[in-house]
Amino acid sequence: MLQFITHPNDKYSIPEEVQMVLEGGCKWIQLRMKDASDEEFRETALEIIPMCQENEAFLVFDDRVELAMELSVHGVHLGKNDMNPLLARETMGASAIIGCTANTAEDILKFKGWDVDYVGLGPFRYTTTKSNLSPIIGIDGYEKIVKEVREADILLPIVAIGGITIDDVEPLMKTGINGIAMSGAIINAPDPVAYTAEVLKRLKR
Ligand code: TZP
Ligand code: MG
Repeated sequence: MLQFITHPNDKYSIPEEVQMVLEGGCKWIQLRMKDASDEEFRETALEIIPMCQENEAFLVFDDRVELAMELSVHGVHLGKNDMNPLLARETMGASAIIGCTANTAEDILKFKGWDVDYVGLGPFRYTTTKSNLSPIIGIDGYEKIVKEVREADILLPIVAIGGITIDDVEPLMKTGINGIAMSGAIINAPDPVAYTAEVLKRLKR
């Protein structure tokens, strides 16, 4: 599965980004507006919610549990400094999608037995989309981490993230991860709709 992460940029508004990836067939959007106020965030969310509904796409918010509940979106992605996932689960209920950030095998092992739906494991390589990046994992790193966590009987879906482009999809999937999160490569592609469609083709959805 492909998660598209919104990112402010000079070329497109966030609703335009979302429209393009939905047209390309993406079914999972993360609304990420790091520097926005709750007001701005809500305004953008209200634009993209009907778009996601029409296209039967899942929508999760980067953190902002309260807003996610207020606007009844599918879930949240929680970074290490965001709300504790156990508290988020208690607050949002059993049906919410709760994803968490991980940078190491230890981070994932910590989630053993927790009611978390997926982990975003990264960064794969250097990216300017996120500041204060953790150390780069690379293909070898993913192979090692996947092996270690699966041997520990953790079946939590792992979504690779960070600086991923279309040519990384197949080598990354071969490491045993379950999905890919992308932002910059799609937004900066000459044709984001076609790029999204091609990523999905390589992911075999
Ligand atoms: N978390 C780790 S890397 C990253 C986030 C939100 C940014 C992903 O965006 P890009 O442009 O695909 O590197
Ligand atoms: Mg966060």
